Amino acid sequence: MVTQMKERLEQIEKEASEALAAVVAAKDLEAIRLRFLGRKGELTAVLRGMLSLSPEERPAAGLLVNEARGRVEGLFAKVESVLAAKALEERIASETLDITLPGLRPAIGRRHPITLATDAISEVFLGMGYEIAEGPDIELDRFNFEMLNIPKGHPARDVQDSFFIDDNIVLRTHTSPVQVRAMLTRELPIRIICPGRTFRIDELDATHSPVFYQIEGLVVDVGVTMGDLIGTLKIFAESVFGKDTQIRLRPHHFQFTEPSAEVDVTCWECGGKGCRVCKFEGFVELLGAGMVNPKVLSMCGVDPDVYSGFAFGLGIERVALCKYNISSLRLLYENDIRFLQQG
Ligand code: FA5
Repeated sequence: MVTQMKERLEQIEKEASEALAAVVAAKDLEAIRLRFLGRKGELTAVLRGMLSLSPEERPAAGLLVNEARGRVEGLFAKVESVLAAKALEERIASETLDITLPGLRPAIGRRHPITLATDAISEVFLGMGYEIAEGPDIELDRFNFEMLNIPKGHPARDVQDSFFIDDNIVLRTHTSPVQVRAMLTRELPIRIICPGRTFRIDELDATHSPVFYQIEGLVVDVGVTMGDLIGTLKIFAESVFGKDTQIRLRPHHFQFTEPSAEVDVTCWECGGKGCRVCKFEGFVELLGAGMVNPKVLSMCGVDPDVYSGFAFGLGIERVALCKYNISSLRLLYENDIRFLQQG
């Protein structure tokens, strides 16, 4: 019986060797592998045949089958490596490398004008020793309004038409809630700017967007005066818009500052002579500012008898329009690559 099996194994090896010799492509190998080495293949069939052998004969027979399997596997490995080498040779022969072709130039992005303006403004204040503070876009009504002296139902809320999530949560309408957060958490004195995204229910037009950016500034220390505020804003305006820029303060009302002002800069287009851009005023409105209302200081845990502070808030889009001579705020949000590539 064992002799018969041996002959069968030799036969299988011969057939496998012939079948492999005829193979020209790797894709043909699998069928041959299944035929000889597969679970239902010829060698497995011989192994199954061992069941008819006597227990004494089985070990020797098992050894023979395993040796034969090893040799057949060896044949497969040899043919596979020959085929792989051949495929590689063919690929190298068929591919030509033209090193004179120009490379693929990576597309380099530009910074968005809003980012450019934010960086330009931030740099001026960082140079004056300010730190950058941040707060969440989705804010508590308490921080966005109430602790800024704008209680629920107060008419001052009407000028900042707001996206409410629920009664107590709102998409922040300005960056001023970061002031509150800073006073509640930071050590005094405070000197920060807070750039960030803000939201109001405003139609998109040449000067408004429902999503826009502001930078808030806050200084709280002993003996801070309106003179410090004016001096700071003058340095800011000259650094961002040029040395000859003048600023002008007009009395205004904000609930969280007292006194308050709206601050204009000389028109970048006409230098103050009067033109269409400044509506023949010579000045363009840029930001709101004032001395932090003592009531706000108290609500935020700062003693107004010891400390005073100034704050300001400006629209970054407005600065970008001025600084880069862009005619409409819409352009900043249309994502037209031809416009953005000019940055
Ligand atoms: C405020 O938001 C105050 N928090 C600013 C402030 C801070 C005053 C600290 C005093 C102390 P106002 O609502 O005026 O103020 O907005 C400030 C600036 O944001 C405006 O001058 C304008 O440039 C910009 N702005 C307001 N609404 C929009 C809008 N829909 N689209 C684009 N810019 C806007």
